[in-house]
Amino acid sequence: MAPFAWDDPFNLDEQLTEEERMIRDAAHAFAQSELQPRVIENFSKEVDDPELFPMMGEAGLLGATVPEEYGGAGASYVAYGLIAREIERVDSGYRSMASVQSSLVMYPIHAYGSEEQRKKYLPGLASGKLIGCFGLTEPDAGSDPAGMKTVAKKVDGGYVISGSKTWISNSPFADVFVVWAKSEAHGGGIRGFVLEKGMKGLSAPKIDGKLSLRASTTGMIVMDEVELGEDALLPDVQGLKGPFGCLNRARYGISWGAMGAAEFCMHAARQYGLDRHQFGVPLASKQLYQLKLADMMSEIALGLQSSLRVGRLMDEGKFAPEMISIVKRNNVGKALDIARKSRDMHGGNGISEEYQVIRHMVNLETVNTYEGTHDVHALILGRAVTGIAAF
Ligand code: TGC
Ligand code: FAD
Repeated sequence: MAPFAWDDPFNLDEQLTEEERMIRDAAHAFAQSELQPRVIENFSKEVDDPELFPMMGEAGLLGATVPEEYGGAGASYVAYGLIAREIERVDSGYRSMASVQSSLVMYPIHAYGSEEQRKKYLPGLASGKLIGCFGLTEPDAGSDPAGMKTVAKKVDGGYVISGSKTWISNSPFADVFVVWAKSEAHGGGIRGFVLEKGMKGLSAPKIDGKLSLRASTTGMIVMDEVELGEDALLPDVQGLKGPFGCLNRARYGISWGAMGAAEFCMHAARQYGLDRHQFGVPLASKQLYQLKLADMMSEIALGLQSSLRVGRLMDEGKFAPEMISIVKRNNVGKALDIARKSRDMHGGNGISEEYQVIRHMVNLETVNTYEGTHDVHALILGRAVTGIAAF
């Protein structure tokens, strides 16, 4: 009989390649030594921390799946997921910073961009010397991005783009803006454009006062007749499948990341229950306490196994977006339940920043909403089951 490990019930470790284990261990070491020491203060004071990008770049955590010739690591989607898990074990906001850069900025420039765009932006983004953001959501178009109002008009030598995007991770300090707009020159179809900081008419004000994801900077993108050259257009994609192709990657990474946050919360609750005595015995000796830990361990084990399966299928080019909806929706929902339970199991201490579980809990509220809300993913799956779109 094989031994049983409560912190790796299905022996995930054994299912990884040597390279994936190395990448995971490097990400873990970076997250614990560089991110963990700053997160409590950064979250508390809502600190902007753009200097994390070059640090993450140096550690090889940006654009893991992008080929090495453009500065990436040419690693598997499983490795990318493992990085997200280790970063989000510390904080969902830090994972957000990294996953926007990797999946929502580097991926579209690599997949849909010209060779010149790849060469111009990808090495800087991989090293973290350039910071990227992704503008899809608008004040009046969130779950329904087809309703976007941002428009690109054709002019001699390029385009003029106007509109506003909101709730955009990294935008206040971004150098590179991947923005989706309706293009008049392409029959009103949705096209991607790459904008650069400093362009006339482009601004990115910060959104203050978030009570979730406070260690990640969020802002708007305001475009007031920003003039773009022809070379700003991402040439190789048209329609909503452009942004959705990026979201597939980011949503998949989130499914791993949320499990990292859940693991932190479960491990913290276990240790707290072993250390804390009430009624003369450790809390962990109580059946109700053990039931919660058993539920947490089971959901995390199942969640990680399913993300691993989807990642392997992505690496083989055999995934369907609905698979990603299952793991994004389910893993984030379970992680949120686990964080709430862990908060409760810490008693009064559970509301203190020192114990960190309430920070994960409030962060996961955002994760449950962005990249397609929990209910929107239910509707994507409902459509797949019934053939009827109920959006
Ligand atoms: P629908 O008619 O279903 O599809 C339109 C076109 O897109 C194609 N498509 C996909 N392609 C690739 N991957 C996918 N997952 C795709 N889903 C759809 C589809 O085949 C079709 O192509 P074509 O060629 O036939 O035109 O689209 P719809 O308008 O009915 O929308 C459906 C719905 C509601 C599911 C969709 O709009 C949706 O997913 N809404 C959620 C919006 C969302 O996720 N926004 C995320 C913003 S970015 C963000 O939150 C970043 S946070 C990052 C961080 O900080 O970590
Ligand atoms: P709405 O779409 O208005 O939804 C409100 C509620 O209605 C939700 O509960 C939703 O599930 C429900 N609902 C919507 N449609 C239906 C329906 N058809 N049937 C039933 N219920 C429905 N976007 C970007 O483009 N780039 C980013 O970098 C980015 N970063 C973000 C960072 C943060 C911190 C946050 C909070 C958001 C970010 N977003 C980003 C935006 C995010 O993707 C949207 O908030 C999300 O897609 C939901 O859109 P909405 O907020 O407009 O909510």
